[in-house]
Amino acid sequence: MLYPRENEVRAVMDLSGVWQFKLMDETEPEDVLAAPEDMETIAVPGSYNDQKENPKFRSHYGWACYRRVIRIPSCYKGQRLVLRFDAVTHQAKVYLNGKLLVEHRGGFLPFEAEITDLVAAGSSAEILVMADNRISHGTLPVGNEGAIAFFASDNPGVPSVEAAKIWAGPQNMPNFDFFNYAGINRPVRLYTTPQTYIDDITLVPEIDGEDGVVRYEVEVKSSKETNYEVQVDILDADGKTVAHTVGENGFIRIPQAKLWWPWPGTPYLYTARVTCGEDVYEEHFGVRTVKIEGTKFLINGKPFYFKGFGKHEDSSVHGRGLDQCINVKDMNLIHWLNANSFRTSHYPNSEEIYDLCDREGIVVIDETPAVGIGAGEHQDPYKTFPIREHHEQVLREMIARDKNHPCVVMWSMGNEPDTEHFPESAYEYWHTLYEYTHSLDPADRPVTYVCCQNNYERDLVTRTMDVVCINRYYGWYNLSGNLDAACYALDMELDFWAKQNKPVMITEYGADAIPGIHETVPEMFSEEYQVEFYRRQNALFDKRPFFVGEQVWGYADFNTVQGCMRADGNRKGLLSRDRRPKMAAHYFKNRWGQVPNFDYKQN
Ligand code: GCB
Repeated sequence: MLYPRENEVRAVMDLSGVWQFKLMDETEPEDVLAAPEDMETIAVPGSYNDQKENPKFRSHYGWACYRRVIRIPSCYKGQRLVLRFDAVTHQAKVYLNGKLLVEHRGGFLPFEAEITDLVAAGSSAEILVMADNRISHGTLPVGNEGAIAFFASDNPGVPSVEAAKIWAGPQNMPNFDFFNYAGINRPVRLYTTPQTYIDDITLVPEIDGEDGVVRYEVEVKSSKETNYEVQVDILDADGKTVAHTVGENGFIRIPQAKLWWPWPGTPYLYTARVTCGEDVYEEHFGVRTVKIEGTKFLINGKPFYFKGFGKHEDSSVHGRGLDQCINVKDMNLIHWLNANSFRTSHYPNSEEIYDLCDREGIVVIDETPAVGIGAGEHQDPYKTFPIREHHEQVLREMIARDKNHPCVVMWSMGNEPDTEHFPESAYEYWHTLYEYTHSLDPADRPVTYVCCQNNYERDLVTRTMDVVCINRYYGWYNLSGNLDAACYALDMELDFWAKQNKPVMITEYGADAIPGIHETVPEMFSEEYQVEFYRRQNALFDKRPFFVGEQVWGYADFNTVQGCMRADGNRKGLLSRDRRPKMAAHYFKNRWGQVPNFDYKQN
């Protein structure tokens, strides 16, 4: 799906601003929905949860209603009009002048609907957006079900199920460790195209000697029978045409192409300027390749080492709402830390972030919202969670949206599912999904999923991924505070992975550190313990040639549900939530300054 970009023929109207808003309940919205009474204000884009002091906004369970009127300029007459939502979390129903226009499942990917025949240019229309924040065994991310039973059995102080019914009430119980921020988290836009329009562009670069060769495909759609010709120009970074061709698909050769390299190399970007009849669209791309060879992860044929983190979209007040100021700051901090990569843990990020990463040369592992697939040893989630179809949908939508970004080097199908209690079912589920994911990507990037600390000998899935990605908390959740034991256990595990002949990386390891807590003898929660934890474990990664990267957990502190394990959220960030460095940030800035992007591991 193309990002809405304005140019000489396409207009984009940003509908960000203050909308009307009301929290609703769990009742399924009716077909013809009238705006509720007594609406209040809310900012779009933005999660609604932290915008008000009323605690109901944070603990809300069910639908929320957004309303605004749009005015369509008369100069849009004759154009196709499309209403696009970049992300509404987790489920959306959109009404135009009281009629259902479009529905969408999944809170982190865009959807759109054409409204050309429904509103005349020069007139106005009312938009109502219903957003449902409920999570369950059928959603991604996954929510636990049965709040009352859970509340009664988990709390020795609750005398009976009857008492639990009074106190528990309907509520979301995330099976994941980040706050369930909801609402219209990303921009809403109205954009125009000519009636015959470019619907999609696919660009797959290869390197051939000194040249770049781009396999391309342009999808054109039209409301009427028409003849058209597709023209493709490749522009260099100065806007000069370096290659030209005609036709809806084929190959274009870029002589002496400049490659896209991760920072501090030059992330050189070309533009494919596609024209078709009256329509024009410019898509940026880079000439770079990604391949796995034995235990190496190759970018442009050279063995790459991942240095970075898992990173949430999370900031105060905005919640998970798009905040370009934070995004620009984050890119700068990533450079400041001498990092080169991050994983979009645990959902596809906003499109603006990938654009920045393309421009800044930051490598991305792109992850679906499939987090929390597991229900303990007594329930096989793969046989009981109704998620498969939705999981395939999010993979399709994520890859369709992000396939042309040079920054994206690998797809992560999900985070920390149960692969230990039902190893055969897990294998059947994840391996077929792995094949499906490969079939979706025209560039056939590596595919993985991220594995939880588990019995790695029982787990049959992780070892079959293109890159083995492990999350490990030796010295934190297990062997807590005992770094000698932690290093012993981690070392033993790494010997197991050495035998698999795969590239292996750590995608999470970390310790909570509360800024300002200092110790001469490092203990848990102090800044010194966080540094020591990393220093000791990194030494084990350094001595293993098959080890292709370290991504710490996490980039910055972030908000979670409250609980006795969380002191004002998750504090494992290298940075505080307001992006101030902890001691560990200085430690990694220094370490990563000495670890090159390429050829770090010699063998
Ligand atoms: C994990 C999860 C991540 C959590 C982290 C933690 O394994 O993947 O979402 O936030 O551990 O700190 O507990």
